[in-house]
Amino acid sequence: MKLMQDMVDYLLTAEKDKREVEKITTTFRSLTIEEAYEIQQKLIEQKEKEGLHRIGVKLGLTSKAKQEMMGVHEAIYGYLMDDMLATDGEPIPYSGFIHPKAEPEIAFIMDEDIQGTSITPEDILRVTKFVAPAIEIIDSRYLDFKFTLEDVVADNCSTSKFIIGDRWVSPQFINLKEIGMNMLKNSEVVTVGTGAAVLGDPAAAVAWAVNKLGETGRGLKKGDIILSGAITEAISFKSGDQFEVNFADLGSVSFSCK
Ligand code: OOG
Ligand code: MG
Repeated sequence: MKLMQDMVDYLLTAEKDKREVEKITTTFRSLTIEEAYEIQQKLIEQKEKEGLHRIGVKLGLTSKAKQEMMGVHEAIYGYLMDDMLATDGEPIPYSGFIHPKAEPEIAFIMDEDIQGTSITPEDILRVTKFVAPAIEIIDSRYLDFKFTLEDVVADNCSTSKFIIGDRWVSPQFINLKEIGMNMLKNSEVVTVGTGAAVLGDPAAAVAWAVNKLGETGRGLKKGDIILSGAITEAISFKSGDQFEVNFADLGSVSFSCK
């Protein structure tokens, strides 16, 4: 168990020092996915000891394209903490990052607790109070953003910051599969996509996460925020860059990096 604590310290130090580090599977080749989630769990508990709070869950690798790129057939999940949430339009300092990338997402805000192992997308929509446009800023602690599935799970799935737009809508008014979006970097369109890029349906991605959490007796709580997974590839940025994501029927969300 001491070894796992060493890996947690290694990753948290990299995050605090804003320094990219060699992936942990270079040293621990036989790390399993179950052990990787255990490291993630300990890393989150460490953050809680330091005064942070969980405010939700994020999904990753929800698109076929990303799964193929990594040679995997499953999505992954990590936890969102209160210090990751930034305000819409707020300038975010580059000095807080290692090598950040921005990606467009749809956020779900829960109206009820939900837990189980056979939860459907319909169940998710029934307990979702709002959906909202979101941008996730991912910032892997690993050199050049290169890692295995086990590495990225241990690293809490590259979480760094996220921004939620101010238009929150009940999901009953939105067709999440067909919703179209574009992402602009410095006023130029850099990616376009539709909700179905996320496991065919963003609500199906959230259902997957709940069922996965359910296997170990965990679930989502009322008020939790869930980032359902990137709709397009993530785009790198530097200080001075500005991003805006526009959804048909769901409004916009933006941030600038100072
Ligand atoms: C892992 C996190 C991916 C998403 O939405 O697919 C992710 C990574 O690519 O660094 O957040
Ligand atoms: Mg993401």
